[in-house]
Amino acid sequence: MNWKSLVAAGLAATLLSSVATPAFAQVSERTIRIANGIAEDHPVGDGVEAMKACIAERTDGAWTVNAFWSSALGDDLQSAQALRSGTLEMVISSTSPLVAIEPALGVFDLPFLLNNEEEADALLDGEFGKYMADLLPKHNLVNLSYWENGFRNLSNSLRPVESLEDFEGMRVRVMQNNIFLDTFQTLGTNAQPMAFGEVFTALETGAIDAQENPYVTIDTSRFFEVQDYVSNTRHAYTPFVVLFSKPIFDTYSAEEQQILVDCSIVGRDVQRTASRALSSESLQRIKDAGLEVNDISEENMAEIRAAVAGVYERSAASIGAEVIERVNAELATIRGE
Ligand code: TK8
Repeated sequence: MNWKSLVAAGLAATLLSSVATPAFAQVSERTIRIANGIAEDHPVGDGVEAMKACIAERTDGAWTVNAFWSSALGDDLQSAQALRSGTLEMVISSTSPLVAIEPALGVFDLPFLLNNEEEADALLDGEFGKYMADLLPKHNLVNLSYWENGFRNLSNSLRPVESLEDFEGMRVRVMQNNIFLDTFQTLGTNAQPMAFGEVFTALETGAIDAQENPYVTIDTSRFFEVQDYVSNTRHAYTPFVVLFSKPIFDTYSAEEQQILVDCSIVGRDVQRTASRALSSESLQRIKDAGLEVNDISEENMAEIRAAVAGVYERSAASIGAEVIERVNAELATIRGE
């Protein structure tokens, strides 16, 4: 056979086998519950819809997928623990509270680690993201893909935060995470670790003055109702991990596992697009609700960055030297340095 007939024979074989393959994978009936801390109209809701549609198509409707919102199944850490013991299938969680399980995840919490979404995507979808995900199976967790929580901004009820001095004494809720705690203590605030589900009430009752999250969360979790100022601090980019219970994952066939991974990636692409599109809409809604939104001058930003620079060294032991070396190397490559 010459190369042309070889190609033709190969093509015919491919066509034949695709005809011979059943339209749908061999799948068992499955029920998947997804825990979420954020509200359904958050961009994660769009990602979950896309993931569900993908699963329905690939399984011919054999799987039931139910998402629960606003911490209805517990907060990020509680849900992740339920995954580990095999009593819950999935959680879309910030990495930050999971340092209690895998301290290396704290690398994503380092202040001002990332500059923009392109860097985040390249880091998370590349070798480094895979390296971090590979740390999780030993904790009985499987990361299907990284979605976007996003760049975090400070909101509060006291005053516009325009300089380092403005942080002084503010009672700020931080995630249950040693690196955020250090960062906000170093900025001079009275930082208080708290689960996400408690934040709205704590702001409403005045137990705390401030919190920090991306605009889409300040919007969809309605923090704008109980806050007066938002400052464009972009002090950290936190990812979401789409975690699956490893004990349950292990009962899925290889084909079923692949459906989970593929459909989480379909969801990821929709979710990130929605997150970026909704961010400016959310900011507008926050302004329309009467909040004062301010940028911080480059000079004051430089002072804020310098103030928290020491967090890197203090966190190195808990994150691990190898992880920090790897992230720096990968970021240098991404930045073309
Ligand atoms: C929602 C959290 C939230 C996070 C936080 O469960 O806790 O502030 O940013 O998105 O994961």
